[in-house]
Amino acid sequence: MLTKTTACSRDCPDTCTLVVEVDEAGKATKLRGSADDPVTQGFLCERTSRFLDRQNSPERFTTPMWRAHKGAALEPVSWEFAMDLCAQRLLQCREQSGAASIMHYRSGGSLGLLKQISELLFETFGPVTLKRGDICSGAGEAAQELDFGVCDSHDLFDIQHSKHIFLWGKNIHTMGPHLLPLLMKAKQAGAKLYGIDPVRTRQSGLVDHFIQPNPGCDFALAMAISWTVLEHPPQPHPQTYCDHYEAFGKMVRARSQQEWADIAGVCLAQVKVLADALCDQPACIQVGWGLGRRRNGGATIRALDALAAISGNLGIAGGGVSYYFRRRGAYDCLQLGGLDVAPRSFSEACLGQEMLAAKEPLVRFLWVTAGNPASMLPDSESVRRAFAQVETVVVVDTHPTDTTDLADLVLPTLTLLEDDDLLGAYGNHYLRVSQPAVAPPGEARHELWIWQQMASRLGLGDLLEGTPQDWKQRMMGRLNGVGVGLENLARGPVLNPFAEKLLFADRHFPTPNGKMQLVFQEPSFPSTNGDFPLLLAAFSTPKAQASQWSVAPPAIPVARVHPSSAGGLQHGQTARLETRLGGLTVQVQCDKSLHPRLVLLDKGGMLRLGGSPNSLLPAHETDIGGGASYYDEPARLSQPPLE
Ligand SMILES: Nc1nc2c(c(=O)[nH]1)N[C@H]1C(S)=C(S)[C@@H](COP(=O)(O)OP(=O)(O)OC[C@H]3O[C@@H](n4cnc5c(=O)[nH]c(N)nc54)[C@H](O)[C@@H]3O)O[C@H]1N2
Ligand SMILES: Nc1nc2c(c(=O)[nH]1)N[C@H]1C(S)=C(S)[C@@H](COP(=O)(O)OP(=O)(O)OC[C@H]3O[C@@H](n4cnc5c(=O)[nH]c(N)nc54)[C@H](O)[C@@H]3O)O[C@H]1N2
Ligand code: SF4
Ligand SMILES: [Mo]
Repeated sequence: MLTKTTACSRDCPDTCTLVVEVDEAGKATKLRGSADDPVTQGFLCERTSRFLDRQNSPERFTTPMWRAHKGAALEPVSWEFAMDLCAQRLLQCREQSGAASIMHYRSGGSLGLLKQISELLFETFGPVTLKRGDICSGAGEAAQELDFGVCDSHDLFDIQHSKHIFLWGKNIHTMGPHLLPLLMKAKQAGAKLYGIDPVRTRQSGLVDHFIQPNPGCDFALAMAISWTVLEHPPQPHPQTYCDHYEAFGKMVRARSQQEWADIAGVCLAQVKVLADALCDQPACIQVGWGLGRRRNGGATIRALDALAAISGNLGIAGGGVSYYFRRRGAYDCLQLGGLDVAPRSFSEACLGQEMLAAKEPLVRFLWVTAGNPASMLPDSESVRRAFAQVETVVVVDTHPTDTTDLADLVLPTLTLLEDDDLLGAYGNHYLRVSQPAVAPPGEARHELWIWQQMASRLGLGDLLEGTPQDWKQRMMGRLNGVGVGLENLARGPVLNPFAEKLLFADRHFPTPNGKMQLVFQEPSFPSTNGDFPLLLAAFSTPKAQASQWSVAPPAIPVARVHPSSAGGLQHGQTARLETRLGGLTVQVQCDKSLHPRLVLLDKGGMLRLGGSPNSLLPAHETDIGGGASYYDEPARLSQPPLE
């Protein structure tokens, strides 16, 4: 029995250090969280604790698989055949229709930095068509960049200095549980915790005050709180470091405090609790990612930034608005490619419709890496239709998905236990490496190898030359300069030496004029109507990482709804869940923990597993940042039609 150490590259804020037990046959037999990693603290989340079933699953792709024609089954082929086919078709498309007829779509199946090398390949060969915006955190990042000039966070351990900790739309137990030990410690030391979420998640048992606002109405809640905070300006006065202070105040007072509280669905006593806490510095706001995935998502995050600014919680230990950690900041990423603006791009949030509408030229070749857009993007039926029309769809993945079901060619790659890569985290400032704990099965290959095979066939010479280790080394320049080498990272997590413990310490912001930018325009709020009285949302489940399930989901997707909103449907009953875009057969689960306006599915449903919530969601971008508004669609539950 051998013990290997690596890091988890899943799209999760924590980036845990994993300890893998490997038997004599080279098979991973046990997985646990490293006790030596100050964030991982010896435990893993539910979904990755069960990862070995996925790792050792017979469904795994172990050779390239080719579909001779649309509608045929996937059949194994050699790498030689697969790579030659890709190269021949890529060259043909570029010659006949221009590089814009080729699209490369990459998502977050692995957060390894070397995964970005595919972009270098495609921009050198093309540049080809790319996605624009970011469905996940686009709105929130754009909001913080506008307000602060940068989207980054206080050191994770800075919360030990907070008197008050706001968990604003952050489902920690499910999505990235390694903040929990820190919160418990802070609580023991006397900090007060506040949870703000339309779903009474497990977190409600941890916090001192739990507030359940109307979904998508946090901006209004922030304005109600601002009413009180503006009456007690901190020293130094926020006007000295914020732009638009008066316009902000005017917007706040354009409605009475009661009116804002009514929009938010919160009583004034609760507003007072939150306002008092913010005025008793230091208070920090830990912002979840779900909040931003609404049409008013950017404005919502900006309102939280504003709350911290006007209450004097910026630039102090134990304060701040922590949303996203700059995970690539320490590495030299420029050489990995990545265009700011592609000659042609499609909005990621509206990918299906934009691809279908694009004519000059048509997309003839689509290359998907590390994502399952056919299930996970809004209006997934349009995405599927658009993909089905593309002459050649190539997908690099480890396991079957709705997207590989549409692929002409599937290329097998490595799982997080086999990978060799460099990682930064978006939920803490530690740097880590993944290093192979087990060998890949069959002919699965490191992505870098795949890109190199393509580069040599596409006439790009030695553009991508080097082993994964060489590439990691190339990105370590700045770190080497301060005495941090790859060998340090290989031994365990290293705190990013360039990350500041707290942001904006002198209340100077990297904005064009050095001041924090306060939001001053009220957005719209999600609305329902008589036909569709509920709001449909699909939030993370502990049982899956997006569409990668650790436990098979129920054959009929479960729709949770507050009993008062079930319209007479009984717990356990089969029903129809409908939006203006379509319908899905679901099993109703009555659940008092939900806000009565919500109907909730699990994020990660796939057509091949009974249906995706995204087949019911029209595609809309968020107000800024090109995010996807996943949680704003009015829906209804009704009796299923008689057979
Ligand atoms: N188990 C599991 N973990 C995951 C993932 C997964 O699929 N499964 N996905 C990963 C990914 S892709 C990401 S981006 C991250 C973040 O993953 P997310 O799923 O985005 O996690 P949260 O930001 O915690 O967002 C969900 C929380 O926000 C709340 N919320 C939704 N709308 C509102 C609102 O209008 N107001 C307020 N106050 N709260 C709201 C939800 O009720 C929920 O508790 O986590 C990762 N972690
Ligand atoms: N309705 C609804 N839809 C949502 C969300 C929601 O809250 N509600 N959340 C959205 C969010 S926040 C996100 S980030 C997206 C997530 O959507 P995606 O990024 O598409 O996530 P996954 O479904 O996990 O697909 C990742 C794929 O990458 C594969 N993979 C794993 N490791 C590797 C690797 O090293 N290389 C390659 N090439 N592939 C690998 C996995 O097997 C998996 O099939 O979904 C979005 N969709
Ligand atoms: S998914 Fe997140 S919480 Fe789970 S093991 Fe990976 S990094 Fe840790
Ligand atoms: Mo995400």
